[in-house]
Amino acid sequence: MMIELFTYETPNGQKASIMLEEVELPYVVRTVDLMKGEQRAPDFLRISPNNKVPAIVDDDGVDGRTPVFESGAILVYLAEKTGKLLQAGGRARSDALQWLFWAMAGVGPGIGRFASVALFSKDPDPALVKTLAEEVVRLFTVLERRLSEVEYLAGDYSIADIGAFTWVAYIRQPITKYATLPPVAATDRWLAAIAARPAVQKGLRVPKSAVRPPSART
Ligand SMILES: N[C@@H](CCC(=O)N[C@@H](CS)C(=O)NCC(=O)O)C(=O)O
Repeated sequence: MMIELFTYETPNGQKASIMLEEVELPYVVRTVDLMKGEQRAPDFLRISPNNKVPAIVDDDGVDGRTPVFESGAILVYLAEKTGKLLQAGGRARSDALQWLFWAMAGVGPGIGRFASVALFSKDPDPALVKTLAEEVVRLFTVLERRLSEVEYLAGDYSIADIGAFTWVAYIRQPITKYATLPPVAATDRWLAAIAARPAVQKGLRVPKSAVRPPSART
């Protein structure tokens, strides 16, 4: 009984490895080298039709061997498989799913686009960088407002936090070179609490160390 994790050292991949560490399921790591285009290999497309990491294959799914792609879907799948980090019903479940969808639709794409243009492209268009940085600031504003009211996004620590954490942690310092952040005391408290979790520390090291944006490398 084993889960295969197809991943690479990116904030999207780390959501899945953090979750596997949190729920303590045994898993093996299959590194998909995005630099070599392995995400477009026909065998991988059968598991992840959108040719992106992360994806998992659970050889002990309810219907037998079960592939799951999209980091948000992986978080929900593993939470439901183990009964951990997502309530079975009620307001707490609804809150967790709302904030998880917010993380998937807003945080990942918003911070991901900013990072790829501002931190990784050779000659970024300053007007585009400004527009993308404004969206990152807006996301931090939403997050800070929520975390000023509750300890974690859905009250207790849940998959919603894992869904947002990796990208927010990744961009927390680099963004300050491009934009003035609003107050982030509650966000920093939340980041520190999550970063202190042993499962998070282990998950962040899968498959190797995290990719640092060039501007954050020392
Ligand atoms: N919505 C997807 C996004 C996944 C994603 O963008 N993965 C990137 C790495 S961070 C990837 O595999 N890129 C490879 C490619 O686009 O060819 C998720 O949350 O799983």
